[in-house]
Amino acid sequence: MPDLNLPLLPLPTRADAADHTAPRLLIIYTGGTVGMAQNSSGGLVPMQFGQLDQKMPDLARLPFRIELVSLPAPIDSSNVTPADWLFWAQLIGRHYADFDGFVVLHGTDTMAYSAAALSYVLEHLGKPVVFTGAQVPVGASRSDAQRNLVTALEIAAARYPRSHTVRVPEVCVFFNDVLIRGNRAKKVESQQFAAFKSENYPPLARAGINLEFDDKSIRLLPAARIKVHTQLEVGVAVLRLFPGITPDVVRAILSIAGLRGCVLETYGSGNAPTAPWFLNCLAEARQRGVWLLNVSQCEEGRVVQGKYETSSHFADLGVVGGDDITTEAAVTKLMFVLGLGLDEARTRELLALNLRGEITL
Ligand code: ASN
Repeated sequence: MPDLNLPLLPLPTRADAADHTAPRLLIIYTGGTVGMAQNSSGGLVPMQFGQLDQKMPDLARLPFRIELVSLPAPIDSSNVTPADWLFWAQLIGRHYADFDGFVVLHGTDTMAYSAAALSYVLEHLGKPVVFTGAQVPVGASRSDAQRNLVTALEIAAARYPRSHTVRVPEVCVFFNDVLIRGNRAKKVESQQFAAFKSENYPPLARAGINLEFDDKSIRLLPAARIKVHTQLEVGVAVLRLFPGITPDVVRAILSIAGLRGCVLETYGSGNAPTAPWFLNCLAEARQRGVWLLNVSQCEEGRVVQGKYETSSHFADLGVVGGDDITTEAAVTKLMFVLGLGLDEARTRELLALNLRGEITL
């Protein structure tokens, strides 16, 4: 694990550093297009983000105390690993008491996975952790970086007017004027600014002239001490079904050495072939202790095991229905729950449970 004592760089803003009433926010820069520039062969690569304030002059107008911590080696988010998630979670835990909110600058490609992972790992989160990034690098004309970051910071600082309680104590994704619960986010666009969609759940806020929060959709939990988990099980896989999938493909995936869990991407409301070879493959995997989580390939709707004959075998086989979870949230949920090292009954219970608002039971 890299050193948690990374230096914090204060950014000049309208707030006086000594004004303890001004919200204190921490930006964690991990990489992504937001901070990229072209290398000698023309490809976009992440750069250090030292002079963030010079590239985003609007930050200086914000009435917040803002500090920046940049990871020593920023990455394109295609290179993100579970070890990164655990490190960022530790970093947030380390500074949790000192800051009112956190903004994670991250590449868009795997942002939905990272936000979902952190939603599980940061248990009893009581402060905002807002992921954002950009489709166009900060230095380039028409970049969406400043706009996304400024509003993400405003969300991280948001409080209810009278009670001053935190408005969004969740891991979320803010992008192109929409705030989405982190474990409901999906990247749906690689060319447009509207890169993310909230699956099966309303957006938590929209940014127009004003920031309009949908308070009834935001999770407010009883106050509890934050718990930063430190284990994720990496022995997971995704098996996406398609007509014509062969026994060799299914068997090869389900018999990977060290496999502990697999997301089964099924059809419609959780349906799959009923061919004996297919059901046998699943039964054998279950006998070897591999957990199977049933997630629909459909973007909307939910898994209802038993609705059709083609999903009626799953309950007997011990396949867990994923309800309306996204693949991103399912992969990271398997990593998290299996990383807890619980017994069979409790593992099954947690996989089916709504842990962080990732499913609508
Ligand atoms: N490849 C980039 C990344 O995910 C894409 C982006 O940030 N827009 O890091």
